Amino acid sequence: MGRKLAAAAAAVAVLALAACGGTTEPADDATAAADGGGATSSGDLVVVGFSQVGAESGWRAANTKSIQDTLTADNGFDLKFSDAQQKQENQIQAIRSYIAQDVDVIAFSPVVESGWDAVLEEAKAAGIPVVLTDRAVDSQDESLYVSFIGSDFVLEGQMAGEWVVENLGSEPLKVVELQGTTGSAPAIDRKEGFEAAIAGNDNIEIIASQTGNFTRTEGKAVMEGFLQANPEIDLVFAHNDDMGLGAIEAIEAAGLVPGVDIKIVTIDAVHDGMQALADGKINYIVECNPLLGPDLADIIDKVMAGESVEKRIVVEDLAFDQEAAIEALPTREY
Ligand code: GZL
Repeated sequence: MGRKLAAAAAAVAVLALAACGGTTEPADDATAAADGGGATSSGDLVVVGFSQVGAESGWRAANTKSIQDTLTADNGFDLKFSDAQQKQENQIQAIRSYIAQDVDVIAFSPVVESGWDAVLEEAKAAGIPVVLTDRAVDSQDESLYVSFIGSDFVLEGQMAGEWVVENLGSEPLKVVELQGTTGSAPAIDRKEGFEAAIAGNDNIEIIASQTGNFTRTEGKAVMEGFLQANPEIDLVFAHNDDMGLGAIEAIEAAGLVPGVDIKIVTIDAVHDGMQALADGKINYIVECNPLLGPDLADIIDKVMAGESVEKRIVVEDLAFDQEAAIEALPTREY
């Protein structure tokens, strides 16, 4: 069975597999090469077109490194990689380019949830299976992609909110929220989860909420605005570490002490965030594991071999307070 036919057959079948959980270890090149991981029966490389969101945050850098370190020629892959600079039109253009190149598989992290059906229909018509990584799409037609692998963003927001309720909910608490990219799955879902977790506590009030687009620079600018407009802020809930780190800069510039005068809760657990947590400038971080390269390679191998893959593979996330961050920092992979 040709590569395309095998891949198409796999694309319509679904097999319940144990969800991939925990921190994924980068594939061992030697093992993968010995197993022919990624190579098709003819021994040639599997050509993968990957459209990445951008390079907006520490999380994205770690995610890109995991994918590029895993989808190597030694592991049986020919990776064509593009950076969309957080623009959907760039991702659609990249996907169309991969279709024109007739790659074996297309994988991407959709910068926003909506607006993908047309280009995914084109990939389907070309017989090219699509794997979603990290972020999801809101398409009603699940035949447009073979599998999604990423975190449960609603749960991440819920975990952040539950910590706030348990540790700060006994007193009135004015919260400002730094949202991720407007229209993106993590921004929509983390907000939903956080709001659900605090809904039963009348002390906690979100007094302002605005996108900082997942970047440190924009997070700082929005936090400066929050500080000017709101004389009393008790907590910042930032949808990622990078915006939280920007908020720290704004809080310190205002002569206040981050983590003390204004508490901060973020999501990702990248190195700079964990260091700020260890230093007491952030108070709690919910992890979002970026090391998706090995799981992506595994999905692609299965698709190319004509095996079925699970439609949705959820990556487990941990959470850290200051003590846990101090303990974990020396051995963190990102
Ligand atoms: C989450 C990922 C988000 C991170 C941000 O899986 O899509 O995008 O939380 C990144 O740091 O920019």
